[in-house]
Amino acid sequence: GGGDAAKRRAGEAAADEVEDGMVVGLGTGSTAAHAIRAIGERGLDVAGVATSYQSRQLAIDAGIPLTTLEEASVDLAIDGADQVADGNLVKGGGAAHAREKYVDASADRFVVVADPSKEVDALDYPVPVEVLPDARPVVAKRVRALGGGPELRAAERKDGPVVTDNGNLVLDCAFGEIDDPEEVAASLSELPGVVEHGLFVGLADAVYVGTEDGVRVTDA
Ligand code: DER
Repeated sequence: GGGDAAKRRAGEAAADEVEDGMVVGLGTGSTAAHAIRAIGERGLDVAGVATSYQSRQLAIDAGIPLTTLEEASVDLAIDGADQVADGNLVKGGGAAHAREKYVDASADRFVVVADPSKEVDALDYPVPVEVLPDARPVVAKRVRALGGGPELRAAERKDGPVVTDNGNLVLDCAFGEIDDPEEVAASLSELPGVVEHGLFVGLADAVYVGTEDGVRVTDA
């Protein structure tokens, strides 16, 4: 559909930044998947650091050799987002945000790839929060005290909750419009039992938005 053409344009345009010899952070989701495929198709001499089972499998299918943060540092990370406002992101729609965040944040340069539906004036997407399973009730209580509405993310083709690549659960926390993402991010980070949340504040260096007939690149 139209959305996919925009996602493909964004992914392929971001892949234009990839040069031989680079170590590339491979994001998760359908938009980042276009960048991964493009990197593979261009036969670039690169290595990838995966952020999930999905991106690892996509890299293998695309013929991109994999490495790890033990062996290499990331020159460029390319990843999607669920929402973008002033360069700040909500991520975690795919429940991969814990690994995505440390890979994306470790990169010399982190670019976001998105379709126009992700662009908003103020972030209001429920913030995915990865929690240690047994801590869920206490994290949920603290999130409510912060004014959030925590919902345990149910799996679709598995009975029970989504379980992340790290073996944890996800609470989608609705805060309504988030005027101060830095404050909400800090509050979530300090809750005992929280592994990682999906607010990426001040991490992105640029945002590629695919449009019907091209791509718009904004420095973040
Ligand atoms: O889960 C994630 O963080 C993904 O990057 C998500 O935010 C974007 O997924 P999409 O590109 O399939 O919309």
